[in-house]
Amino acid sequence: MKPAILHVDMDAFFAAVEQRDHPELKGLPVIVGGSVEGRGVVSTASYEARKFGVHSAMPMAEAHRRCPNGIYLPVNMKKYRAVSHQIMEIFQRFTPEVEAISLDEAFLDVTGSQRLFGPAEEIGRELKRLIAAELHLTASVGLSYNKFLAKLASDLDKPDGFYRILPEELEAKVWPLSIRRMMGVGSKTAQLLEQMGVTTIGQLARMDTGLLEHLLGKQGVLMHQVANGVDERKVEPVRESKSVGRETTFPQDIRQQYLLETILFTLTDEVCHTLRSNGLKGKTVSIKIRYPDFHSITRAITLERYTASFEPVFAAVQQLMARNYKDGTAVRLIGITVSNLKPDGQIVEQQNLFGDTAMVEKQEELNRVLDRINGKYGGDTVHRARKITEREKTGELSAE
Ligand code: TTP
Ligand code: MG
Repeated sequence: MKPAILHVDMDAFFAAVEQRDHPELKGLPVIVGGSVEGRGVVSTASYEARKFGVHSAMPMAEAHRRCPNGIYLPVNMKKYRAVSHQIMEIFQRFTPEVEAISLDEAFLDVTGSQRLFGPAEEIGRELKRLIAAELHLTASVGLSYNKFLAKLASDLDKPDGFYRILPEELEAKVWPLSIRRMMGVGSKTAQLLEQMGVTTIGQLARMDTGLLEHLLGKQGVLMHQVANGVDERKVEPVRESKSVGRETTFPQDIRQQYLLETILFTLTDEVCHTLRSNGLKGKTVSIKIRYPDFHSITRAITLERYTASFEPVFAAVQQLMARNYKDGTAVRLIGITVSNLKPDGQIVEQQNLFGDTAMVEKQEELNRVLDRINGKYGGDTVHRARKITEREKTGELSAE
């Protein structure tokens, strides 16, 4: 059976939820984000506000300049998470093959569901109908035969859209589009290609693969494939109990705690980024230490709440190091794993029990901003800076 992949993305998600819950805000420019004083950024803007040039990740101060009469609201993560949970539940009625990408976005493989529920197009339209009827929100749906094209499609008829790309429509519907619409094409890559006169997906598709590989490496080959409608990636529903981990073996044993923690810092950043880009959060953090004699230990801490933010995970890593590593001991390999995972959309916690919700949301916002910047500019533009204090270098902290 031909693959049928849906990509569903909610329209102006945070802002739409607020307009739904405050009907007096319907039709008005609503901007959800941090505070101007806290130098926050825009999480999202309603389509009315976008007309003023306000968009996600813009500093709030700039948004106020562009849209002084906008309605500015704080981010209510707990609420959006609960709504996300409801959206994902609707998807589950049609297939267990649901891969949540973020709170408001998921891929559904409905290839097999068609036997029960009818053609994929009907399933896509029914999803939109249910989201509107039960949750009073609008979604945009893309339907195609692979993930790349389904995601592209959901963006082509926004808001409240439905767009289908059939295999025979690739040339007519996809090839005229800008290469900037392709996921994974950062502005640097785009500029490079544009300088060579390659501005559309079709031009990219007809480029010589060898040349692309030469220019952009493996990424170039992949881009060439997807431009030609080939994307082998499967929709991967998150099975619970999965984990995300990174470890590294050193060319030479390391015995300084500050160095080990600096490496763990980077590994933690990568793990958290992977969690976020897969729409996951985890609750258990473990470190693994392997000694020169190949003997390994693994030690874990369970956090109070699910997270994909760097700060709480790295705090746990530091606690684990303080408890289980003595400065000066030679180490051959070090690693960190976050396990006990759940899709972000399925986590409904009583966050206010802990009273530090504002802090959690700040951290989440920071992490999202870094993801955005890194996603947009082709990765690795912004790194967290870790200051190594003199005390750490001299090992004074290891006594804690
Ligand atoms: P998006 O799906 O990228 O944006 P959107 O749903 O607001 O608007 P549309 O899809 O119609 O273009 O992101 C979903 C939510 O994620 C968004 O409502 C708020 C949040 N978000 C941020 O917090 N920061 C960001 O930089 C982005 C892009 C989104
Ligand atoms: Mg959206």
